[in-house]
Amino acid sequence: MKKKKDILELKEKAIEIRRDVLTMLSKAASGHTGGSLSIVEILVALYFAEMNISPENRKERNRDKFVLSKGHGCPSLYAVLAEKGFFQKEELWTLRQIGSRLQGHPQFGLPGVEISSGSLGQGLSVALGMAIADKMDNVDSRVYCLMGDGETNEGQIWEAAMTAAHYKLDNVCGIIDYNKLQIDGFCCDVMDLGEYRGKWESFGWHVKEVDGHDFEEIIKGFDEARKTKGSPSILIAHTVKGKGVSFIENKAKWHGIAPNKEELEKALKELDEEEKRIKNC
Ligand SMILES: Cc1ncc(C[n+]2csc(CCOP(=O)(O)OP(=O)(O)O)c2C)c(N)n1
Repeated sequence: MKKKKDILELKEKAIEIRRDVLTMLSKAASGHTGGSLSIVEILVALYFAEMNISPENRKERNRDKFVLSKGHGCPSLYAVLAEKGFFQKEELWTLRQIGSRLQGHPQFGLPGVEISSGSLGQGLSVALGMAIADKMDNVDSRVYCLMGDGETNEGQIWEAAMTAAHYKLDNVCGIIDYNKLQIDGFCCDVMDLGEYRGKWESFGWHVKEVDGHDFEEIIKGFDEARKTKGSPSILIAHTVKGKGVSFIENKAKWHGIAPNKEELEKALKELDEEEKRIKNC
């Protein structure tokens, strides 16, 4: 179990990542705000508590691998990669500019990015390819794939779900950003996901539901997944789209727009308040 001090450090990192994400998006004047903010704790837990990955070992065969299948959430991935030292933080401010390595969806070539993504539904299949290759080569590493809940409307996800169980890929850990919203509104209105946990279980996955903004729960979920043998695991992470900024939280209209200057200032003030609150806890 992580110590209280370690959890506080992770919480502080999450606030810093949210500041970076909002600032990047505001400078770019476009991009996906809601679905970036919902995945911050998941990414911070992966890169600062769970995965064996760093700028130093990023080309080594036995590194852990991460696939951001919901590629539109990349501002958070970029901020985490910069925080981890994969590239300079200044590069964040080039988001979505012509010639920048930080495009609106991740591109292979940026240090730390394993695959280009953004066309929804494909990431899990790619992750399985990596996991099968690792098993064939007796490489001891894990592959993580973060998907959106709306993204799992794509049929390819369920072909991959079947395949992972068939090949007993216990080196795969999927994570669902279960924020219940997608581009046009609530998932239950656009395409109801129904009994979601049962769907994954019936496809042969070990399922753990966690609060996707609670570091202790997320880390425990990853531990359980690592100990699960003979089947792939999935964390259904209950999250809030736009998490951390009151006027962005849980609003479909914030799927694909960026904060303007005034909204950015207001949001940064809220994050300052939250930082003070967690430090006094
Ligand atoms: C194949 C494909 N179809 C459509 C889109 C456009 N699109 C981008 S984000 C999105 C909604 C995805 O919803 P979800 O996975 O729940 O993402 P989140 O709400 O977490 O941002 C859609 C339809 C796409 N990127 N790829």
